[in-house]
Amino acid sequence: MAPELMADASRDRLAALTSWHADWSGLRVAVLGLGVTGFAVADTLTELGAEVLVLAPAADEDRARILDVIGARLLTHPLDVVPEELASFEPEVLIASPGFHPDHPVLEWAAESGVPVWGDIELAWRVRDKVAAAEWILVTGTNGKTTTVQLAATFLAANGLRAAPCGNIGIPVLDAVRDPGGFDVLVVELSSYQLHHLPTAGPGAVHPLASVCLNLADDHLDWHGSPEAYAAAKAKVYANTRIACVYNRADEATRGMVEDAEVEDGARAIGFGLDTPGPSDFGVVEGILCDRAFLEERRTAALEITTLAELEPRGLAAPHVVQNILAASALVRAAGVPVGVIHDALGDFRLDAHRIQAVALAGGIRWIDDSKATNPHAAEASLRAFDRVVWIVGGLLKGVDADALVAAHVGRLRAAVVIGRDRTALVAAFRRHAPELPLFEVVADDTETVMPEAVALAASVAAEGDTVLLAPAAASMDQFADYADRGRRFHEAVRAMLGGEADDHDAAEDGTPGSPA
Ligand code: UMA
Repeated sequence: MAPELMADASRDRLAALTSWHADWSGLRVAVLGLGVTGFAVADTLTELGAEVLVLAPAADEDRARILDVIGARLLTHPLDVVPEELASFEPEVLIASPGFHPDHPVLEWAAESGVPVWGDIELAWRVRDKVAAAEWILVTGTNGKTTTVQLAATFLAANGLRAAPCGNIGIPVLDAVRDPGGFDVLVVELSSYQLHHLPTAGPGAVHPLASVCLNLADDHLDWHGSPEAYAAAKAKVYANTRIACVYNRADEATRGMVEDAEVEDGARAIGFGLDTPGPSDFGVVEGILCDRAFLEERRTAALEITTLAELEPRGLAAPHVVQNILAASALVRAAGVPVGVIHDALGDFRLDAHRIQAVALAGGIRWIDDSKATNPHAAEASLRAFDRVVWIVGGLLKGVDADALVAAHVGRLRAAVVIGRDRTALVAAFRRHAPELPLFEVVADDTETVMPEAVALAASVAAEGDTVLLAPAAASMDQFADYADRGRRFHEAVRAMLGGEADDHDAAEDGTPGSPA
């Protein structure tokens, strides 16, 4: 067959692959990466009868062994040069794991060779009818995604629906789609990397019940290349939404994304924010979180969801957590969950570890772990919750400038302890904006010593009434396995230093400490 005819036939075949029950047999698929995503993709496709070639320079031994058993081929060559085996395999589609940079040599090769590139989310959407075609709710944003996904899934489950939190939170969507029990709703956390590969039209485009971009601030610029490219990826979350496009009233960028999105007829824009809600919004009036969107009389009335007074003792009253609760409520109201169910479900909800988590209270000094603050926007929300802070900050800045963050918060700082390998820019920012501020650098570079040193330095300067806050504004992978490892080591170092002194019962009971501003 002539190459153009072959390309047409291949395109037609891919267009028809919109069901688990379609004919996937013999389809040649190259899978880039063998982390949790690549493994779920290869496992799915071999089950469907496709011919699978996995490209993974650093393959984990267990996964590599299983690939052999399920009948997928594995190439472990370094991928700085495109392996000849890839070209001779003549893939009809290439499925990229999210971590691979868009100008990775293999992705550039695919573009030049006319091989379509999908992400795992597109594949999951196409085969979503394996057990039961669940509704999808999509959640993205720079910060708060995981908490919002967990809240929404909790609310849906409290209403008797089988709900699966999945996606970037760590459970591949393909695993949820293939779960033999089946789900009614998938609450899908999407990273900007996953959104980058997601089409907004055609057979692979997701049509969610509801969607949200919680907020937008600079992050992952080294991956996307520019703030515009990062924002464009995030904006895709709203495409084809059927019932509710939820946006942040305090973040114009998210409103603009909804205005520009191609959605289905009848889909509504629903704003959330900490101020008084207009009709079609969620918001807060005199300490009451309310829904003014999903009720007939929304011009004159509102439904009460809960109150700040109820949330406070559960550690859920910090402003950014309240925003997450409002966003999650809007998403699940679009799926028909009554406000009373949301209210009751919040009674049992707890934030995950490493999110403004109280570690200890000793000598009037609070020790707080917000290791999850992996970019300046998240650290900003964290700093705002406290008045007098000894700030442990730094790590991999991912091309993001932390200067404005330092400038905005010098007033609440008592001292700063800079960790991580990208210390130069941070130290310069402190010298520029707060030349008098006690400033410490942890020069140690090995995983074992960074936190004990940072904690000892913080303890040397913290006084009664201060909060020692680990809110790094940066990713952790330069010195730790991940943000959880960084947080865990902070806990260990604090406990080791305080010994029997820590009144951690008090701290744990308190949940989110300090008075949320
Ligand atoms: N790899 C390379 N070269 C590259 C990139 C990756 O060899 O250029 C390798 C990696 O070492 C790994 C494999 O390829 O062995 C696949 O890596 P991956 O980075 O795509 O990771 P997965 O294990 O498939 O996990 C991904 C998400 N990871 C990233 O987006 C970096 C996970 O999000 C997500 O939970 C999982 O899919 C399921 O959807 C993690 C994350 O850090 C938590 N996300 C970023 C964030 O939240 O900020 C976006």
